[in-house]
Amino acid sequence: MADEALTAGAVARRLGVAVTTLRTWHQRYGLGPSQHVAGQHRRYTPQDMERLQVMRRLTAQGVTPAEAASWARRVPISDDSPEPPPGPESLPPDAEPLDEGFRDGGGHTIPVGRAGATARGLARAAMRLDAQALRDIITTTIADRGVVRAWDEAIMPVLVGVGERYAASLKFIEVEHLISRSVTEALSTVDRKPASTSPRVLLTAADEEQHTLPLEALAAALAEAGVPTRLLGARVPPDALGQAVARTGPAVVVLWSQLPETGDPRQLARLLIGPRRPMLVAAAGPGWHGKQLPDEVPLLGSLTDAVRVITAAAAE
Ligand code: B12
Repeated sequence: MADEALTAGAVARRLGVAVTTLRTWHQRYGLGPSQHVAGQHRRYTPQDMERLQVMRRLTAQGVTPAEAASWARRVPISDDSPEPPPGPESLPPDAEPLDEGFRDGGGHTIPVGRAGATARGLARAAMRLDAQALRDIITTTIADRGVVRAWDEAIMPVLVGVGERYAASLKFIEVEHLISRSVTEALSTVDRKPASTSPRVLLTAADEEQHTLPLEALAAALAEAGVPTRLLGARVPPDALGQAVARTGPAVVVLWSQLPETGDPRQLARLLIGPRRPMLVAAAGPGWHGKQLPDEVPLLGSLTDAVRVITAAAAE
């Protein structure tokens, strides 16, 4: 046991929090190191560490430190106690009464509307530019709720809030970049099972379109549903898309446009001609709104819709 006990610095590094945060958790909430060796600083035992992990996870999800500490203290301190540490089902409810946003200490907020505590925790981490917390929150939320709910309940409300903040102030572009990066990283960790056949679904952003996160969420959600995909990514010129279709013969192609200027329906129309015409060509994203799409091309309205429609089409 003595060998396993850790110094505050080592614990802070493992958890990705500051040593001063550990000190606060110790002084205010009694989550301190319990191993005492004469003449040395106290050390954190594996049980202390378990409690701190609960504290870290819950505070990262937006639960207040006091409440998180009360859950953390329920983690048994001796190995032989039968009580398990709190799992996601026993966590405090996510839908508390809401304020309109989160302050970063400088009076700036990201509005998250009626979204829950996780979205608020994410918004706070984004405003703090805390990349580690952003990744933690997104990956634990995906693990707990799956990609679709993590996107709809936490990631999307915060992205929309960041966009509103940017539109109102022309500021926080750095926040937008960091959260985008963190979402990309977390979504890419969703397990892609090795497929026995080549992917039949091709996902791509429209020409000059830099927004790709919804497609990345779609790829991850489809992976969870056991549907492999190819994701071409941002700014795909129509000729390159044509080449990709000709070379891989996908059953389904989804073209994302976020901005009105990238939603040119001719990109969709040209996929409907040619020898390797996909069974389903679908449009997705607000860039297509108000545009006259080819008759055969549906506009997918949500991540849930997209997963349902594509899963069905790819199975045919
Ligand atoms: C992240 C982000 C970026 C990142 C993108 C990173 C990446 N890898 O994707 C970066 C920093 C690159 C970026 C760049 C720019 N951005 Co930007 N960006 C955003 C932000 C915050 C989120 C984008 C996103 O993922 N949206 C997806 C979801 C969260 O939002 P949504 O599309 O509105 O969701 C609706 C539907 O699409 C649907 N839905 C949601 N998810 C899914 C998933 C699927 C599969 C389906 C089918 C449907 C669906 O449900 C929602 C309700 O109907 C938005 C804010 C916003 N509200 O979207 C701004 C936003 C889209 N960007 C904007 C702008 C102006 C730009 C830039 C021009 C900025 C600049 N001056 O350089 C450039 C664009 C360059 C280009 N040519 O593409 C504006 C667009 C305004 C407009 N309507 O024209 C927005 C709206 C911000 C704002 N309010 O001003 N951006």
